[in-house]
Amino acid sequence: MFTRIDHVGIACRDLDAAVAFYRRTYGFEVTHEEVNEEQGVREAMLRVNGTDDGGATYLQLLEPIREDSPVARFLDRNGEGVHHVAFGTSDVAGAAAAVGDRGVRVLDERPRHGSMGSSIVFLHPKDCGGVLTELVQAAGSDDAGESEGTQGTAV
Ligand code: MC0
Repeated sequence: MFTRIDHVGIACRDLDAAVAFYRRTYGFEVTHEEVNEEQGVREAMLRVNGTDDGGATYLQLLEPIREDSPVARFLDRNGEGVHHVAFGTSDVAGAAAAVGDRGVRVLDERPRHGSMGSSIVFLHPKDCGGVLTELVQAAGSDDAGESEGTQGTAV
């Protein structure tokens, strides 16, 4: 069902400072930046490695753009740090349905717009051992379907 860790999402207060840290400390470079209005974030994707399913694994740095967004609430409660883990799949709707059948609350009724044109669904952290979990179907992967919501704005 899942073929890679697509990304680890990290909440930060200052995206530019976080990008500078990851570049200076580890040598990671930004592959893509966008604003996702629906999710209330400005984000940067830092590619760590390619994967043998044709995809890749990223660090995703997330800065909130609104006080009422999930990442802003997370920062208020926990401070900066790991916000979620995302698994890659070629069929996000199918994977979400399968996981839902196993008793996990699926937070999105239909896939939504994610980074770089992907389709995403979130699972409730309380049903996933305390880990907010995201399922990601990369843009252009085999079973790509329509996702709900607004497109992000690349910056
Ligand atoms: C909240 N909780 C978490 C958590 N956020 N636990 C682990 N990791 C997190 N990130 C916990 C709270 O501490 C609380 O635990 C319980 O979940 C219920 O939280 P709540 O009070 O209902 O808090 P809310 O209102 O913030 O809702 C939490 C929920 C929400 C996960 C439902 O944040 C959500 O729908 N998230 C999915 C969307 C999202 O996170 N978007 C931002 C990334 P206690 O023990 O106090 O009850 S967007 C993104 O990443 C996109 C752009 C992409 O990948 O392409």
